[in-house]
Amino acid sequence: TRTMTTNRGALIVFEGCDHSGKTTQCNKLISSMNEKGLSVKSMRFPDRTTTIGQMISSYLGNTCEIEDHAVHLLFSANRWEMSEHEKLLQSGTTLIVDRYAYSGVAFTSAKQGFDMQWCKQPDIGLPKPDAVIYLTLSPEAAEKRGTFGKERYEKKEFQQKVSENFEKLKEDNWKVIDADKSVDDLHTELCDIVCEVIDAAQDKPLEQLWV
Ligand code: 2DT
Repeated sequence: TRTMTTNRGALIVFEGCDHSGKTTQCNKLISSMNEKGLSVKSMRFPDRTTTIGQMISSYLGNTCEIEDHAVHLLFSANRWEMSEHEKLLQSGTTLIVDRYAYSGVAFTSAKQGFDMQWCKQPDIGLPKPDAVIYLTLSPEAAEKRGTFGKERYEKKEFQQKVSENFEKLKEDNWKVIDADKSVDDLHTELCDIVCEVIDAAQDKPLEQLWV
């Protein structure tokens, strides 16, 4: 029997291609959930505010070069340096996370000579998401939403490989959602899913990623 224990929060990750609306939807979810009085916090990876995050940010902005293996490990280190957030989960706060280790693997393994298993290795053992909400958008629909930005990976061909890699990473905790709808309709759909995930996670122990 459980006495006087707080139910844990859920770890909910958003992944998806460029222009899928991940960031917009994560922000809207945080607002709605907080309005309902739920304890919810947002995180995003890379977290560009830390020392490691600043190196990653310069790399993405093309103001410095970092060897491909080395930068992959920095992205992973940037998640490990946040892993104390597990305490927040255990104390009942739900985390809505904009990108996670799946982006790490999908992007690096889109480069020449990178094996998916090698890419997964450094993130093994991180907190495993209760759900990965994968927002999909056809290349045609994505194109209507605007052009790519100037950062390192924002190129059509590379993004195509990234999408193929995401497909290979799908596990049973993934929920694939078609993002080709209005911001509000998508938000409504995602609110329902997030509430269900929060409910279901309460009684389950937090697991470890890829173990
Ligand atoms: P945004 O800040 O716009 O989401 O773009 N990336 C991300 C990696 O290559 N490896 C990772 O581990 C993560 C989390 C995806 C960040 C860019 O960095 C890529 C796009």
